[in-house]
Amino acid sequence: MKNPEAANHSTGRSQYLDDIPALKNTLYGVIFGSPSAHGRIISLDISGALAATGVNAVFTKSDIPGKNDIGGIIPDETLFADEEVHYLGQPVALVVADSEYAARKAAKLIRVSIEELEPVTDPRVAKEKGHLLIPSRTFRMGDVAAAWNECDIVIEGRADCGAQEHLYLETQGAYSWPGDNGAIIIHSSTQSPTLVQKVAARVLALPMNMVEVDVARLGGAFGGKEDQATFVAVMTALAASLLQRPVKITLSRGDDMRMTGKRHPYSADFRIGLTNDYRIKAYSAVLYQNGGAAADLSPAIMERTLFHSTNAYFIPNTEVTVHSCRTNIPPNTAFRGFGAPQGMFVIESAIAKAAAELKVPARIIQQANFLKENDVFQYGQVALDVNIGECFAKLDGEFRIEEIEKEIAEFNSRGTIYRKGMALMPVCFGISFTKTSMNHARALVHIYQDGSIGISTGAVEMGQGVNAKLARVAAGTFSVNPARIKIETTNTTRVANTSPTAASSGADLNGNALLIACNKLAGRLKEAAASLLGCSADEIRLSDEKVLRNGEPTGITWEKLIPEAFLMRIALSENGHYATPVIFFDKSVEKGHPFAYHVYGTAVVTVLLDCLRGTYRTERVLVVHDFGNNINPDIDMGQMEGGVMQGIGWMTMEEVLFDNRGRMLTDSLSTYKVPDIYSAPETSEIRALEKEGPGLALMKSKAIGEPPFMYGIGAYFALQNAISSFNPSWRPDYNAPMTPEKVLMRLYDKK
Ligand code: LUZ
Ligand code: MOS
Repeated sequence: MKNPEAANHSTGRSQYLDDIPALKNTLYGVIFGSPSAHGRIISLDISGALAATGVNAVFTKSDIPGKNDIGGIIPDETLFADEEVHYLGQPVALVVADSEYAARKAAKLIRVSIEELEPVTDPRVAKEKGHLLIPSRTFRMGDVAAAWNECDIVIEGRADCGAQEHLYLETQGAYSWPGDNGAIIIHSSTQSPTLVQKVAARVLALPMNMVEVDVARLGGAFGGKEDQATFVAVMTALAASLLQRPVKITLSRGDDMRMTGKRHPYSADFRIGLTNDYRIKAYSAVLYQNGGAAADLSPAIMERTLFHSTNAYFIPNTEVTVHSCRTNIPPNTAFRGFGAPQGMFVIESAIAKAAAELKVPARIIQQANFLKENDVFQYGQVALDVNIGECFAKLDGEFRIEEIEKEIAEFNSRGTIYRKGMALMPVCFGISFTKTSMNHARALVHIYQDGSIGISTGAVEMGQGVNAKLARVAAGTFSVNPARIKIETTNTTRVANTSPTAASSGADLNGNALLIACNKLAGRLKEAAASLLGCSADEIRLSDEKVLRNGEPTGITWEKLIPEAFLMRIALSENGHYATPVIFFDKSVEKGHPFAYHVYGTAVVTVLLDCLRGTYRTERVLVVHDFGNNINPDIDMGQMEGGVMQGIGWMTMEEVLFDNRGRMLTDSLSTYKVPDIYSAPETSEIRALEKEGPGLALMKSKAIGEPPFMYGIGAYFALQNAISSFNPSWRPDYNAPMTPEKVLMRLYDKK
């Protein structure tokens, strides 16, 4: 089945937020952000902006009828700056004018005087000063302290990985207008319609039923619109409500890059102990998460870092701590992988360092420690249906890893200015929101009298193809042509109290809710057919738009059945509610069974490095991935390729930099380099582990959104290996991203 959105996307017919036809009297908002990263506001003068041509209003914290609080998990973030500013670009005021141009011009006339305070951008410094967003957490298993003595070698080190800009094609935006009787209608480019609704209600002092949020589709999100679409949406709602006129905000690329949070940079100290047979006996790590100026989703991200801090390995003795540090940069937020990539980068660094010490390829250590059936994760869950060994075996069988290693060694021995490097990157990723209470969803299905079908769920389409998967579920259950199905916008008045479309779980949660609704409807339709045919419902089957009785045609088609059922006064609408069974987590002991299942896979990444210039190419990405019973191979392959590329970008070229005053130095695409077509691997071969998927995955098709991202981590270690081949005196420093600039420095570093 094709992705029904594809043709409309590629011909420009899909409507995004900015394509909503402008209503009469629409106004446009531009946010005035703090010019300082940390300080006390002494005075704020908006009079110049208010007097400017075309300006209708300038709003600040004092215009908020409800609470100046947009915190998602904890109430530590304001819509407009209060007495202090905590990061450069933090919203201080909103200018609303007849045009965006007028608003932007007027915003330049706002004067704010700030008593400067020292900004902190380094999470280790923040920790020292006691600036934590939430209390630190530790996951423990076995007895690390005792285990060090059983190790033949113990290695310590430090690993650092950087931030990452989401760079969704569609920047943050929202369009709101006043509804009936004080209600407000918000169109938002958000992954979390319910969060927007809840926070808008809080800020406007309205009950939630007076706030309607509608989402057609997003031009990309990657986690960047799980929490951070909210402030823009709520500002349009505030202005629309106060002015009783439609108000739209679309962030410029520069504002978006400066004002919104990114993937969290982490800095870590690790210690790893092995026996001579390459078994990891003990692992401990302390990770400093750079959370930015407010909690946002950092507490949940910290949790996923802990969950995935031993990646696809079984290590009997572990102790991993994460400090979530408050710094003066924009609040960092969800980004594909949600803390897991950072945790995995640290353990992979520890393994790479141990491998260098033991003079074996890291692969030997990785392989010796793969999780096995019934091993226990640090967090108490027993590992079932473990596929990591099989993924590796298939990868090795198809691509002959030792031969790749030999080829590379042979190439490197030629002594040219080129070097090659290779790394193996296994992945184990848990599926479910780590917060158990978020794992539920609802669906609403209408069958119309002509047999066409309308479906609403809590899932937000952001390019990942969830709508195609939902259509597939309904078309399969009713056995009708998918062309009969329309997936409606995500709207809080049709499907309420939704979790964000996130955690790779959008299809699993909403698809299973939809399956429940469709099965209930199909049951009623079979009853209707049975009564028309004078037989029992278990003799009836819906097949390929026809009603069959005991497998034989009956002359009744879907198109005839539906109006008949309607005349029989049978309900043609249905709700489904799904909550993931089995899962739980007890934070007081940090143990439980938080994930419905795990996704596994293994990649080999090879790079070709030009040692004169420091430039490189990703040559090959070879993957065996555990898709389960893949219900949409085209979409899942797209997620694989996009995820891998995004991971490679994070690890090798995308670098977010701040100066020591907290000013972002990389706020445009001329200073922040993202992968382009030339960065794509020359060869990318992705194979499926052909194995039945788990019952808790939608139609046994495993979640695909985030797991592929982490294969990209292999590119970092492949590059590091290539550099080491050219410059054996270099001591690898586990400092990502490995940009061409850093590569060049390390190629000629003579310590
Ligand atoms: N969002 C969230 C996520 O709120 N909880 C999660 O566990 C999660 N995991 C991955 C991505 N987004
Ligand atoms: Mo997320 S990182 O919004 O799944």
